[in-house]
Amino acid sequence: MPVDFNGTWNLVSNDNFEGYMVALGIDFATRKIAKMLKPQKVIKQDGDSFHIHTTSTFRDYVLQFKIGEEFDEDNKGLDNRKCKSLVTWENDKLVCVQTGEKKNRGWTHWLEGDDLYLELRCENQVCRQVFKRA
Ligand code: VLP
Repeated sequence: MPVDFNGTWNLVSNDNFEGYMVALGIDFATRKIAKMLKPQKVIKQDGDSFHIHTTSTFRDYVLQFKIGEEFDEDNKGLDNRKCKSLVTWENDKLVCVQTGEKKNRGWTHWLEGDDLYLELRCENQVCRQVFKRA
């Protein structure tokens, strides 16, 4: 097993979340609420099987996947657009490509020191989030 993402992680920084949300077409009122949030991620990893629960006081999002197995993602409570998602290892990074209506959509997770990083991409926008262990 290459890297161990298991744990509970708290958001400590969130660069250009606004640009990412605009690219996803999230409305103004929702963006105003969403950018105040400090989401927590609970990641359960068993080999190449992942369960990522992103929780906040506003909305929650659950994502389950296996590396290399494409799945249907509904993005419920986010932008609600359906897409086909595929997560692969690129060295020690988890890279997700979300194929659908939005160009260049996806994300990358990696560990640096004892911090968890998440880069969220949509069209020409990149959001960079950093999480610390709870
Ligand atoms: C939608 C866009 C905020 C903003 C409105 C709702 C869930 C990788 C991946 C697991 C994500 C995070 C999604 C953030 C998109 C916000 C509600 C925020 C809390 O994480 O860990 O899917 O895609």
